[in-house]
Amino acid sequence: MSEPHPLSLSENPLPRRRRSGCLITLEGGEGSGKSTQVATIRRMLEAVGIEVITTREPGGTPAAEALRETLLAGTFRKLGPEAEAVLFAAARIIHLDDLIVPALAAGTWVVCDRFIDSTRVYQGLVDGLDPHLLDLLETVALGALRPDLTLVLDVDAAIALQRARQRRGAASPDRFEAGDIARYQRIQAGFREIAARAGERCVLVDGARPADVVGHEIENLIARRLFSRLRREKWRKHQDAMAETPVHGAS
Ligand code: Z5A
Repeated sequence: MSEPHPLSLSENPLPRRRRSGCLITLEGGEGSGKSTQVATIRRMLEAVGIEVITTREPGGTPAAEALRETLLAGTFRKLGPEAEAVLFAAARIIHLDDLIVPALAAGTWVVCDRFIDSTRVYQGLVDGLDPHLLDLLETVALGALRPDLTLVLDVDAAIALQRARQRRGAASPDRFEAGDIARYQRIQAGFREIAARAGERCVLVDGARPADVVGHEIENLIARRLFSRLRREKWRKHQDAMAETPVHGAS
């Protein structure tokens, strides 16, 4: 068989599909309640005996968290949005290789605060990067892997702003609170569009309601959308428990 030309693009993306755990991602604007609901999902899955890890992007592993710190501090802004997008992708590759893919392969469920849709909205819509570049970076980072379910939390700017003020208390206002409402509205519209376009993977959830009401809807969504996976997981656990139970009368 001939060797591929060093400059040709791979036609076979990384085989990241082989796995048994589920990947659930949460997306939405700042302060839409993603972190709050990540914790709720974790409790829900643990209550039905599923092994679960929660994580976030950018970040999730020590090396990717180091990149997060510099990315969010704006250190790479001067390099331009393309370079920044490549660095977000690098953090994602580290996160996938060191945490997400091994966890899924071991049957552990992964719940991630922000993922690929944040790149589409922040680097694509806000920073104006070419979608083809983002397609390419997504293919390099993910291969064939995609989330099993994406919950897009939808909250109006006024509510997110009020939450940010409450959380801040006496500390100085952040960039969002400093008045960039139009930017927030664009971000919200971007996430809404993704949810509408990728309806087989994404569900738009009204995040403006009290946290427990939102959590309840999310529990129902997971049960409905991932029912067969939940049942299979429970069955596997049951079989493992049976295998460990001593058989009476066996010599
Ligand atoms: N970014 C990017 O550009 N490209 C990428 O590919 C990725 C990310 C992956 C990371 O931000 C930044 O990186 C983000 C996008 C960019 N930048 N911006 N700009 P992050 O995820 O760390 O920050 P965030 O989204 O701003 O997180 P957050 O403020 O923590 O928001 P949240 O997780 O959605 O909300 P929360 O922490 O759960 O809740 C916020 C507050 O509201 C808190 O006090 C809660 O107690 C309260 N809360 C939550 N839910 C409710 C309800 N339902 N009712 C009332 N109060 C509530």
